[in-house]
Order: sequence, then structure tokens, then C-alpha cells
Amino acid sequence: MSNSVQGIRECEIIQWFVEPGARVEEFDKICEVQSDKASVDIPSRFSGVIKTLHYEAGEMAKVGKPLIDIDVPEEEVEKVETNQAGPKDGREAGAESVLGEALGSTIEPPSLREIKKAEGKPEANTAKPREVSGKHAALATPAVRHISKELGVDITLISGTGKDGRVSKDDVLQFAKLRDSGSSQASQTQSAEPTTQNAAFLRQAPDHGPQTEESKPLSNVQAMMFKSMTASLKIPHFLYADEVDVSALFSLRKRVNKTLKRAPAGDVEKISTMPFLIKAMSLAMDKYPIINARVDVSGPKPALVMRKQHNIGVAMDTPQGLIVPVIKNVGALNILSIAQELHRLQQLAKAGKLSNADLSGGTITLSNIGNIGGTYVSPVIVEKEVAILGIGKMRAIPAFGEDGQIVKKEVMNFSWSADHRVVDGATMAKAAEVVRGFVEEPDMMLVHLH
Ligand code: CAO
Repeated sequence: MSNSVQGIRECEIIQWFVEPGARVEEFDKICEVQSDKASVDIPSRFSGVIKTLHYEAGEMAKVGKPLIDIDVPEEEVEKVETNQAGPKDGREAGAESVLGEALGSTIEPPSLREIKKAEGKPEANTAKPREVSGKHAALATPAVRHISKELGVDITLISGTGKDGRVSKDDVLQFAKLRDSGSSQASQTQSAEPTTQNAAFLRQAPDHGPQTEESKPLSNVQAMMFKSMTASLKIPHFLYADEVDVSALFSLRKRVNKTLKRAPAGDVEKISTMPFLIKAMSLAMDKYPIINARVDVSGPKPALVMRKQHNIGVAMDTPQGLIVPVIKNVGALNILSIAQELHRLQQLAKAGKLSNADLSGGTITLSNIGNIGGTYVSPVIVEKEVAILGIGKMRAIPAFGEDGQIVKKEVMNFSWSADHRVVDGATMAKAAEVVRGFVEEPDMMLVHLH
């Protein structure tokens, strides 16, 4: 016996199950030890009376050194010795249980061994043979070992069905029977009759076959998205997000829509929140025109190109995918005319009939994902723009009123991304505050109409 078992040199004694003077039978548990791999109960190799415990609980026991001394009747010593690879140094009427011999078969956690089998790694093929590789090979009686030897059965390959996994005579006979009948279960890599617990580990992983892949060209919309989003990677994004109270806007919208239902304005019978938001953005750009600008890097030095018209692109989810038609010159439009233009673009987008003119010339973008879902969005700036506003789903929340009372509020998350090369955080925040002001007090928009 070398002074290490599967690389283990010492184990901590967790607890003793016996004490000096106590009588033990062969296979009775004498102690529990903990290696860095597992905690294991060590069985007695002899029947007899415990004389000495060589360690206290909590001490480190050395592999190869005695654990206990046992007074053993002489015939017992002989019986055990005949079943060992070689004679032991057992004393006449005494014996040692040596840590290492006791550990040999059991130090590796059983479940690990079983998983290895399930993975199809036959024990017999492992590069380094073990001294005793069976889970409970040590727990077979000499008679059973004798039968297995006679039948040419490797006892270490059998999962015993007896107490504590002990391999019984029947286990060996059954294994030999299955092997002789050519059953794969009794091949030299598997146990003859897996226990219910083992069977779960031994079950094969389902075979799903090879992965299938198919290469597809991008659709036109995806190709456009690919180009513009790849270009946007050059823009250092600054994200600014806040919660905006839309309760007042929703109640105004309700009143407006009641009237429109009675008396539609052209083809508009209902206005969504979008025309109000678009107008609020335009009013903010009057105050902070930089967010309507673009960056020009074509010259020897980068420049900002300021633009008079507010051409607001509106991200739309269409049957063809994401497209961004543009409502032109929003500064010159009132909310009703914005609603009309939005309606026209939505109809064309649905039919896939938007013109190039409808899809180009944007100076800033509004993306409302909230009608689909999602509270937060981090929008991505497109080329030739320096800002984009993303809107999340409207939701009702409890909030504090002016006198500290709880009130119901309808809020939406507004997330701005700005090109941080030219727009600083403070400017973005101020512009966003202007939009928030108009959304939270939409009546103020009337005052600013041309
Ligand atoms: N939260 C909750 N409900 C919302 C909402 C929000 N943020 N935005 C819209 N809604 C509601 C509307 O109020 C409407 O309900 P009612 O008819 O009961 O009032 C319903 O959703 C449908 O709205 P709509 O789509 O007809 O109109 P809209 O003007 O609000 O939105 C548009 C238009 C084009 C923005 C929207 O249809 C759309 O396509 N959104 C997706 C945009 C997108 O894909 N963005 C991601 C871009 S990055 O990949």
C-alpha cells in the first residue's frame, strides 16, 4: 500500500462511531473521514474489540498509518489474510485497521463513478488501474469473492444490491448469467443489474442528431439595418433616461379624441400620443438646436452641421421589419397635421409602399417600443443624427401628490441617446427636460404653436 490513495495523503476524522472496548463486526462503520474529494464512512475490516483509536475527531489521519487497534480472534485474522493480495503484518491476536486500505475502494464519491459510467468511459479502459475500483467491492464476503473468481467475474464491476451496496452471491450469479447470454448490460464496462439509483445515472443522453444550419441572405430591410447600425458603432453613445408623467397628456388626448370621434379632422379620427411627443421634441430643438445637427467628418477637421428643419424619423414595426419614415419640417406643423402625416406614413409602411423621399432626410429619431412592451429601451443613434429618443411602455404607478397623499400616475420611461462627441450630458439633460415639461403640461404646447 503506498502512502497515498488516488492522490490523497491525509483525511480529517469527522467522527468516530466506536470507542475503545466496543465490539465491532466486520463491515461495521468505525468512523467518517473527509478528504478533499469526499466524505466517506470507513468500515471495519475485522470483527473484534476496539483497543485504541489513534486519532481524535478533527485530527488529520495519514494514509497508510493505523487508524485503530482491534483485538481480533486468531481465526478471523487468518480468514481476512487469505483474501488479501499478500500477507499482512497482523499480530497474533490483534490487528490494525490502516487508513488507505480502508479508503482504497471508497474514497471517490460513488456518484462520480456512476456519472463516469453514464458518459461511456469504461472503467476498464482508464489509463491507471485502481487497486479496487468497484463501488462497494470491499463489502463482499470472502465466499462471494471466491465465487466471482471461479466464474471469472470482475467483482469491481458489479453494483451490489445488498446492505450498503454489498455485492451478494446472487449479484455475481446474475452478472455471470447476463454476460453469458450476451447481454450488453453485463459487458465488462457495466454493472450486471443496476440499482434504481444507478439506472438514472446510466441512462443515455438523448441523441438530437447533428445541428442543422441554413445560410440566408439578408432581406432589404435587414441589409439597410445592417449598414446603418454598423455605421452607428462609430458614435460614442451617451444614455440619459428618466420617468415622465404622462397622466395629463393622456387625459388631454382622451378629450381631443372624443371630439375627433364626433367630428373627424380629414382622415384623422383619433390621435395617439406620438404627435404630441413629436411636437414636444421639435419645441425642445428650437431651444437646443444642437440635437438637430449632424457631425461632418468629411473635411480636414470634424464640423457640426446645423439644420433648420426638424425632420423627425419615426421607428415603425412593419411586416417588412423596422423602417424609419420621416415627418418633415415638424416645426411648421401643428399636432393635427403631424397626426395626419403620421397616419399617411403608417398606411404606406403597412402596405410596403413608402418612397425613398419618405424614408430619407431625418435629422432626429423617435422610437416608441411601448405599444409592443418593454419599460426601458436603449436606443441607437443613426448616421447623420446626433440624438434619438426611445419611449417605453406606459404604466400606472402609485406616487406622492402635492400634500404627500398617494395618487395614481401614468408614466413612461424616456431614454435619450446622444452623440457624446458633440453633445454633452448637461445639454442633453436640458433638452430632455424641455420635452418632459411639454409632455407633463401639454397645454403649454398650444402657447408655442406658430
Ligand atoms: N405604452 C403603452 N401603450 C402605447 C404606447 C406606450 N408607449 N404607445 C402606443 N401605445 C398604445 C396606443 O395608445 C394604442 O392604443 P389605443 O388605441 O388603445 O390608444 C396602441 O398602443 C397602438 O398604438 P399605434 O401603434 O396605433 O400608434 P402609436 O402612434 O402609438 O405608435 C408606432 C405608432 C409606429 C410608433 C408603432 O406602431 C410602432 O411601430 N412601434 C414600434 C416601434 C419600434 O419597432 N421601435 C423599435 C426601433 S429599434 O428596433
